[in-house]
Amino acid sequence: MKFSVPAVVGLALAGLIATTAPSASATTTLAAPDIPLANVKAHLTQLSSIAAANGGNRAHGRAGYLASVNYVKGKLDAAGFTTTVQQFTSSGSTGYNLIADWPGGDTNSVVMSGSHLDSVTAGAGINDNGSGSAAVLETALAVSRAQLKPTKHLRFAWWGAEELGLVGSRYYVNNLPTADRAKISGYLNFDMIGSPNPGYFVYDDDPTIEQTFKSYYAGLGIPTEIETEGDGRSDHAPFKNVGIPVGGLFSGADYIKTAAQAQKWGGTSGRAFDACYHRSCDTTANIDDTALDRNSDAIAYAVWSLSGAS
Ligand code: DTR
Ligand code: CA
Ligand code: ZN
Ligand code: ZN
Repeated sequence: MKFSVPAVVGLALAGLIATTAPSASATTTLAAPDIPLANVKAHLTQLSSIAAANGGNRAHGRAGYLASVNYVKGKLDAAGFTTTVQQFTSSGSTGYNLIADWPGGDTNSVVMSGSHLDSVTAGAGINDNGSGSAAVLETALAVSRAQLKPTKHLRFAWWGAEELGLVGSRYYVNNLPTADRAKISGYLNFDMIGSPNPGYFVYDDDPTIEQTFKSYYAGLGIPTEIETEGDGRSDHAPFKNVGIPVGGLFSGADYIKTAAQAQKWGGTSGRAFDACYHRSCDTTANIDDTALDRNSDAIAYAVWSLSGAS
């Protein structure tokens, strides 16, 4: 029987159910896998269809957001994750965070990866932030395919109401007991990672996490820049504010790509990294496949590396 999210929310919040899979079995692969771009794009197609079927967006408080949560949750439940839906209220509407734990690993040391799943009301929000949501989902599914047994515990999250001011992620952190906050060894944030005129920006908040991503891109011979516009502008901020190490990747929003940046990354100078930022044209056509692919693979590399699976 498929639970609608409100039913699950009630039961999960009452501690009555958590959809838990059989425990992970033996083998651990040593190298992070390639994340198939086609799989990530298939998730984007689904999120696009969800928006089209629900008034054209996936915004907080709208049907398209809850449908997005149900889509992601269904994939994770089928893949053996223990999922929990955390309910909150913002601007008079019910919001939902989706949390997925991969059974196993040291629960006193948690590597957490997250992205916001909501869009603005203007459109489907495929780059902002279907891109991060789909890449984190496919990385989680790759963990399942590998039946990974990392040293650290893996947790994944899809946040609600980021566009209203980091509401879902702030609610999660504020309601996380201090002892549980201390168990999170790092939070990795992915918000806009497929921008059509992409840059390759790495958060510089925690040096270990920063170096992990920089090493990945150095291995590809791709230069990166430090992400400088985002302090407080995405879901890593509530985690950083309570002292949890954070990091992440970003391909750019409405800032303009310089000539020097176009020289090293390609694309078009004098134009925004994402000219459809917060606009109705943020559709499946508003994605650079190479950036989405590279960043998806970088997420897997970081999850494998930071959790002791490599
Ligand atoms: N606030 C995000 C977009 C955004 C703008 N600057 C950054 C820097 C790092 C991550 C995200 C962002 C949004 O509109 O969802
Ligand atoms: Ca790939
Ligand atoms: Zn946004
Ligand atoms: Zn965003």
